[in-house]
Amino acid sequence: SALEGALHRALTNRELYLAYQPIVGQKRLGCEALLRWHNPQLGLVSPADFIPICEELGLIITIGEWVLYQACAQAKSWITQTGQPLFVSVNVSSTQFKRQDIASLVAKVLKETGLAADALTLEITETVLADNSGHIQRQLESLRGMGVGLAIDDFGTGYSSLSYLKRFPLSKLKIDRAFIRDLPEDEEDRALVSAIISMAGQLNLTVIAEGVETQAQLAFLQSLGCDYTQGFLHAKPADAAQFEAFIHSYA
Ligand code: G
Ligand code: G
Ligand code: MN
Ligand code: NA
Repeated sequence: SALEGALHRALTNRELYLAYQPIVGQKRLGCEALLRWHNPQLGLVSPADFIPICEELGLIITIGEWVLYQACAQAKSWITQTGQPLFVSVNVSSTQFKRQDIASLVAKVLKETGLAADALTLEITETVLADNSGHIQRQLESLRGMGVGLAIDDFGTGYSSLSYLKRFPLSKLKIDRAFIRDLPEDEEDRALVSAIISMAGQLNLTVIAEGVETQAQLAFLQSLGCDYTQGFLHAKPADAAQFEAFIHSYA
């Protein structure tokens, strides 16, 4: 397809870039790196539309490596420039885990960029964990052993989440924004979010609430002891220069 050809050229034509969205908490400031594709003909294409195609084409391996390298180099540069202990969170798809030795890649990228392992978190979805292979388990254990953070993304929307929390060496849990949207009014969401935060605390998982858009949501989450919040209330995903301004205003 036309999209396919355009995607093949996207990397060499420098049409890809990363947007960064703050992850705000009491401890250090973090950010999630989110891939963006701006094509001269198509305009800005959503990752929700082009990442599935990259997966099919196998392009996600090359693009995923570029994302990881770019995010780590950027974070290292911000830490050096601002003296602030930031962390960066990178989305990794299940294909990257299946078809690649992601632990070796991460080790190589951390070494080349000079970023500390604990300044990097990988966000994985339940699709990764649903793959019941030793390969996935070994890579996750190797990454945690290095000190890299492992977050389960979009928590609560997939299947069998609770057994995954026990089986895999995760360090963070991101509550899907579907549970945050109707807070603090919705009684069921209040109960669910409160229970998830309490459970995360008992399992020693750092908890991040996604999709926080209002002050009332933030206040409710803080009253429950939620470690971090992310969402339009703090900032929309924005380019590197804008996130750098956010770091300075936050300090
Ligand atoms: O930023 P936005 O809401 O448009 O992201 C849409 C989806 O694309 C999200 O589910 C997000 O996790 C995914 N996504 C964004 N950047 C990356 C990336 O670098 N790699 C992978 N695998 N997924 C990404
Ligand atoms: O699946 P993942 O959690 O990685 O996706 C992140 C997506 O969530 C991005 O596309 C980002 O644009 C979107 N997002 C971030 N903050 C908010 C928010 O406060 N509200 C809504 N509706 N979407 C958000
Ligand atoms: Mn994510
Ligand atoms: Na999410």
